[in-house]
Amino acid sequence: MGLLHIQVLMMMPVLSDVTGDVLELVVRGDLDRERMDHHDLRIVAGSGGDLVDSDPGSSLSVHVVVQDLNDNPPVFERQRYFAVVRAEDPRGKEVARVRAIDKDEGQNAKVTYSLNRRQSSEEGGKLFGVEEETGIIRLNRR
Ligand SMILES: [Ca+2]
Ligand SMILES: [Ca+2]
Repeated sequence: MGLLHIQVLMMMPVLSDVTGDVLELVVRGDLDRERMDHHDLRIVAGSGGDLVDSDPGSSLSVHVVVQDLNDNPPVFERQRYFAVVRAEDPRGKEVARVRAIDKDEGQNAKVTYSLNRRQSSEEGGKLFGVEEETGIIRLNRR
């Protein structure tokens, strides 16, 4: 997870252990978009002694964008939701709205909702329905 290889083409030799014109940067450890979604590096070339960053021909800026992994599950905003249903409430009435947040990005953060029928009594499982996209729980029937 998170191992990133960056190849930066250089027009001149920059390090003694670089072969040809290719410098390879290897990130050791994990990158986590949720912790830091980009990294900016500055590579300075020199032939020894103090490196001087003032010569634009001997330095290179590298902007690394960390792509997202789907490494976070959705987490509900609350551990419990309470709702009151009255005998006269009509079918389709909104009973509660649940919401879960996923710290990932884009499709990796997409949350859909469904009821676990196996954890409900047969009657209870039929009584309520949840909208997949909104998390709104509605009364299915009176
Ligand atoms: Ca992620
Ligand atoms: Ca996720």
